[in-house]
Amino acid sequence: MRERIEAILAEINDLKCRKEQEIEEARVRLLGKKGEVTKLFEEFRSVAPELKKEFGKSLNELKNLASAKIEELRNALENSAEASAPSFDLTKPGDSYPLGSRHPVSIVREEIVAIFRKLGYDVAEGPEVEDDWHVFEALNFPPEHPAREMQDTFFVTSGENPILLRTHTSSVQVRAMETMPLPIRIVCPGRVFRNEAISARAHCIFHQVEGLYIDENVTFADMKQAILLFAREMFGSETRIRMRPSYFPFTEPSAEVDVSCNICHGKGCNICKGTGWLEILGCGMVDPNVLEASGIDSKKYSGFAFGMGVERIAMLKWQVKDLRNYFENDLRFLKEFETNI
Ligand code: 2NM
Repeated sequence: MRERIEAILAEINDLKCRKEQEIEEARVRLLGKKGEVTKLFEEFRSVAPELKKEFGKSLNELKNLASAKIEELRNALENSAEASAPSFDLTKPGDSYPLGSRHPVSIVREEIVAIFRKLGYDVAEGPEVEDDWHVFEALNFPPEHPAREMQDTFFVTSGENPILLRTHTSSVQVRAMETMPLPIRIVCPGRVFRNEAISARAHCIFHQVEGLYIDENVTFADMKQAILLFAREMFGSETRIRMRPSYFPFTEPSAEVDVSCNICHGKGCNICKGTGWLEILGCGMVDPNVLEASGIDSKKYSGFAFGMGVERIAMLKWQVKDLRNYFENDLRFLKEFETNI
């Protein structure tokens, strides 16, 4: 038995397996059910009692050595496989970066602007930090008008012609009337600021698109037609509009425009609160005082103007219930508009 043990020891020491399969074969040959080491254990039963202690120890050592060698060969194979193969699969397609999506306010602002571009309007932009002249004085706001009060306007400075955050983009139109050659046909998209308590329906920052058309012989009928075309492009070709008399300091006459509810088609639902109509914008014929304040001859020229809140149009378009969704950048909300890029 001693020689057999020596022989197997030598075999174990000489083992050189390079493949998984060879290692497994060696394991079966030595330690398998009919393996050489296993056989020796069976033969051990008939060894003379006085030799049992010596052979028992040798046999256990042999078995441990065989297991350790097999384990060592397996580890060596694994390490060499890891070292020679790249640790990542070069044939895999690369990870794509998650693409962002357009914000619903941007989508609607661009849609509004695109419709008026088709009607021949240019885009004009101006400063968000303005002076009192361009936001109020030139727009025929009387000195005591409530919109000028501290609670509605964010003032930056006080004094003669205070600096403030614009409360509407009409200031851009005043700048256009002061500087651009006539006729003027522009839309002014932009961010505006009002010192209001934030709620589901109001926010202190929001977006407007205002429009202005000044030429000889521009009439209320021209305004009505431009707005009807806009409403049908925006809300569908079946859309009807209605005008209600209103008041703005910068226009006379002034009107508020409703579109037929695109949810119930005028029958009355919870979106239009049973009226069948949704308010979308304000408009009017530019007050002669406003034209004159910007140096335009009100005897020769006339014009119309309109203004709308972009968040409001987006709410109507997508039935967004709470305006605050637009400002919180909650991805669960923003992802709903991914297909509208
Ligand atoms: C509105 C409603 C009605 C408006 C007037 C002017 C300007 F500069 F021509 F006087 N710009 N925008 C206007 C008129 C805005 O928003 C509800």
